[in-house]
Amino acid sequence: MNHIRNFSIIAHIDHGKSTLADRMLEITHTVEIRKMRDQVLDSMELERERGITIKMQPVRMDYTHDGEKYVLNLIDTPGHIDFSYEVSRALKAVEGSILLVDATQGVQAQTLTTLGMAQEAGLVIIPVVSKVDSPLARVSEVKAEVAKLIGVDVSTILEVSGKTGLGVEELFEEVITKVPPPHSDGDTSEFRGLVFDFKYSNHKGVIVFVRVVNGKVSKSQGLLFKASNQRFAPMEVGTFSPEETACDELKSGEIGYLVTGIKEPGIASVGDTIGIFGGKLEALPGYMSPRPVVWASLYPESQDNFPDLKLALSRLKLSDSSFTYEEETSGALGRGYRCGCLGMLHLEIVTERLKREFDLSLIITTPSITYEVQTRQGKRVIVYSAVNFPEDGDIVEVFEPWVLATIITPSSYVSSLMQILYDHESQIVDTESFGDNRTRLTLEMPLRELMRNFFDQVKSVSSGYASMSYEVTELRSADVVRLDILVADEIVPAFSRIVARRLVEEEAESAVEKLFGVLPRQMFVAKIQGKALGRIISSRTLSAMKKDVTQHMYGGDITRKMKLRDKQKKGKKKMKALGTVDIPHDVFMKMMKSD
Ligand SMILES: Nc1nc2c(ncn2[C@@H]2O[C@H](COP(=O)(O)OP(=O)(O)O)[C@@H](O)[C@H]2O)c(=O)[nH]1
Ligand SMILES: [Mg+2]
Repeated sequence: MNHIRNFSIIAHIDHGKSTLADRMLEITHTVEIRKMRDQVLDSMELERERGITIKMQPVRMDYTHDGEKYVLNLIDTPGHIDFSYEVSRALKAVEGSILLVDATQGVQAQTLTTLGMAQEAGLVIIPVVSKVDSPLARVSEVKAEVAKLIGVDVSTILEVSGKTGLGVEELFEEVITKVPPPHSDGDTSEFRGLVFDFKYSNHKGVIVFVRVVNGKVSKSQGLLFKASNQRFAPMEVGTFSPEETACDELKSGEIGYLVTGIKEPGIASVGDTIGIFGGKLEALPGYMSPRPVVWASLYPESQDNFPDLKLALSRLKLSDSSFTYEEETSGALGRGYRCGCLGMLHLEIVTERLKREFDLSLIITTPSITYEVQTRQGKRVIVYSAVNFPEDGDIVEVFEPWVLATIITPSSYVSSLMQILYDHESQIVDTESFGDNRTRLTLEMPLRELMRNFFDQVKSVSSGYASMSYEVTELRSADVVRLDILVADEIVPAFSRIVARRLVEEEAESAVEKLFGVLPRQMFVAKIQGKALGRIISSRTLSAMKKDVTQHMYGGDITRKMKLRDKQKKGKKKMKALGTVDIPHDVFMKMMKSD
């Protein structure tokens, strides 16, 4: 029992978590050398393509220390702020966390956020400085910074390199001595486990990731999901190596998986407790439901594929519990879903996965945050998509969410950041010097402005050095209007958006310009326009595609040529009359993504 250690690696994005995990897997011979590749735990196609961790990944390692055999359960976590719900769930399954801080970067915004989460979860924190092999590493400065942050002596901070493997054995020893073994009531008590994640397999159904809290569990046992009150018997139990590897039983304190065979959505949920069917099962404290910050509506390109979209969303939900979706109907677009995500990157990942893993062609509306509108009719309506935003004349007042944000930047960039902060309606709450020549800015701003590429701009003026995190705090009064985009004189509802009144012209201009850049030439001349407050405020003309229908005919009969040209003209006229503008689905994808 006390030879199990459960821990996670937490850090700001790119500080070397997944690379450190690689060396741990190598040293413990968990992954065969021939199967080893960089960031091996990032197994999703999108993770490998983008070089980021999206989903947490548990892995079980065997390690011998002082002649004693230990089971080390590691959970690698994502670092991007959009995925902090993943991190919070991973933290509930472990007793300790390695807080990794890049020696070339120092403490960054997500270092603070993840540290805060680990402390709140009551975990033992093992501070470690990473990438010490790099010629750019400032090991002693960064160690001092971390020591100050956590309030420990500099000598207790370890140094590792995920690249060379330096310091990894020492880190294992630290984990074994500092992280307490999982607490339990002993093997005799009744089985109880926490569902901290799950995934879906076409032939195995839902596979739940469990942390066994009491007792033990084996195949074919009669079990119960507490929240959904559903009975099931696992078809297989096992551990992660890192791929699923079947075993006889999972004991108290261990981390592993149960194959449920369940194919319907809504039965397994993260944060739920699993126990013995017919036993006296008491629920463990679960998780807070994630609060979406950004919404987009998804419609199938053809309504015939609505059932496919429905199925795809329910499947995806069994691999990513952090997005929400709800059916909605729009006059022009038909039946679709309103989908809530934890940030723009998360939304991009969700839509990209629907496209790739489920082969769907989707119409995606311009992302929006949530607004609350007080109407003249005395109603308070919650608006998630621009299409449902009331007419200007019907509005008494609009409310929008604000955030409290933290930026950590080299002090030399503070003055250039000021302009961006001003452009995004930020109010500085606090300025504090932080470590060696760095400044920590605390500010308040509308979430709407944060979603307006704020972070990318902060990154770019600071040459990539500034880092940021934020949390949604409260609703405040907003001065916003609805902007519609018209193509060939018709509103394309998917492109409507809610924008700050002061920026309506600028936003109209840039939306029209962007669409002009991505929309293919049509068979006829088509205007692209931006309209707000009852008038057209921006316009561009998409020239017609010149397809010479007579080209393949040479010499001869001029009347036949004229006939063909005439036919083409008629065709164009007809299309125009029907407003048939061909908008390929990748245009919606491109319009959704921030530049
Ligand atoms: N020089 C050096 N580079 C590293 C080290 N660990 C990671 N990197 C690089 O840092 C980048 C981010 O690494 P990754 O493990 O994906 O970071 P994560 O986002 O925290 O999981 C990659 O380009 C790695 O090659 C290290 O120990 N030394
Ligand atoms: Mg990673």
